Amino acid sequence: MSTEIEKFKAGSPMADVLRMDRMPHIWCPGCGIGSEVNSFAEAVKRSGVDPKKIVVVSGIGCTGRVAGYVNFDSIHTTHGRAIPVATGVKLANPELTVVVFSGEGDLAGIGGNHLIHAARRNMDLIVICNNNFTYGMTGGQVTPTTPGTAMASTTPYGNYEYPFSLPLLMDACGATYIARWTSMHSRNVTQSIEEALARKGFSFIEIISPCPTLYLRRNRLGDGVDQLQNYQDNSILKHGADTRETVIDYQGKIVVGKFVERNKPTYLEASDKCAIKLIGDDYQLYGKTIPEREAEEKAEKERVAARRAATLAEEAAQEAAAAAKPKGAVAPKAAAKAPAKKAAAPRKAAAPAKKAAAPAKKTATKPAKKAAAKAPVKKAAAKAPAKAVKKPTAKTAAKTKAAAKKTRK
Ligand SMILES: Cc1ncc(C[n+]2csc(CCOP(=O)(O)OP(=O)(O)O)c2C)c(N)n1
Ligand code: SF4
Ligand SMILES: [Mg+2]
Repeated sequence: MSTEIEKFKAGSPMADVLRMDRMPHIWCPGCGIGSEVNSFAEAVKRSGVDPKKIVVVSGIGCTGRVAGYVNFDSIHTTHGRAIPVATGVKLANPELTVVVFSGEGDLAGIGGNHLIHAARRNMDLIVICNNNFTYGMTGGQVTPTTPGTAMASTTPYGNYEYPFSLPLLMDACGATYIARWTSMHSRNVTQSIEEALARKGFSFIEIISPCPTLYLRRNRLGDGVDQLQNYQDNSILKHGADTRETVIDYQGKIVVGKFVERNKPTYLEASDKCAIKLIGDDYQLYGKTIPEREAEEKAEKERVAARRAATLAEEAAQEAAAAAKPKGAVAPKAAAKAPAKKAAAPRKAAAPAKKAAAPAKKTATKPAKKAAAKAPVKKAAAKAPAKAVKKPTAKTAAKTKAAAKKTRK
């Protein structure tokens, strides 16, 4: 049995990006964090960024555990302090790609002050915020994003505070890249993280995500899959939306998309400029002049582009080979890595969100195809701004009605 588990771990396509020796993870069934980590790992693999130059920083909370599962240098720091620690890492070694992966309570509650100032300074960080509307790890207290009227352990008669819309907050603070998805939009999450990995400046990616154990149960909203259905029914894709339109009401519409992408000097670029004015061309940071750093950066960019092209070519070849195989055959990627057929089963069962968002492939099972047909397609997302992701069908409308009945009165 344990040998089978070991084989499964070793055969995982994510074995080089995730610390498989630490699996199984602590997250509850139906929790959105797992699929987000998968999207992140996928994005890193595709980006071409040198894994040795990535650092992941998390604060405390269920989402904070991400730092412990990724196979990069990582820091699981104190509650609310992920951004200052990440800022320190970046300033100490500007060649690193620094990613903060944490919960909305950690980032916008206790760490809110750090978040707004990092965005204001255009600090060169990628912040991935898992927003499940609750302090998951500590028992379901109200957070700065909990929608009005929602139940929390600290608002047993319904939330009466006004919540933050994080994209609106980040926009007001000057963040240079802002996107929001739900954990159902796995492919869009991957795409946004890839974009953030390829750019400079402060990137903020919010992922609305189910916490079945505390938020959904307390609000009688069903399980993780029910919430994914809610995301499917209520997401409105609107790239470039005015961030004032991104407020989320209780079980209401969720505007998703890439809202902001703008360029302005990063904190380090601005401080370089100031130092050059004062000191002149002799100015050095960590023993390197600006032209030296720029030359190194250019060379690294070329290496990243080459690695990315090689990864994408390999993916395309695998997809072509899978498409050429008879229906139901195992794709070469999986076949090459998965040592035993049996070993692949637990991962399929444990990844409902990924299943829902995966595009229909020849090798997909029937239910996966059905789910994929319902899920918004990446291409459509990129081409069709200001378009609803999906209109509810009679079936989903009936389901939503039934869910509404179940919901607290
Ligand atoms: C200084 C401090 N205050 C409070 C706590 C308790 N605490 C741990 S995790 C957490 C909430 C985390 O919520 P969130 O960031 O939304 O993460 P989630 O668990 O929902 O993923 C709190 C209040 C702590 N660890 N340290
Ligand atoms: S308590 Fe909520 S946020 Fe934490 S692992 Fe469970 S479902 Fe996820
Ligand atoms: Mg939370």
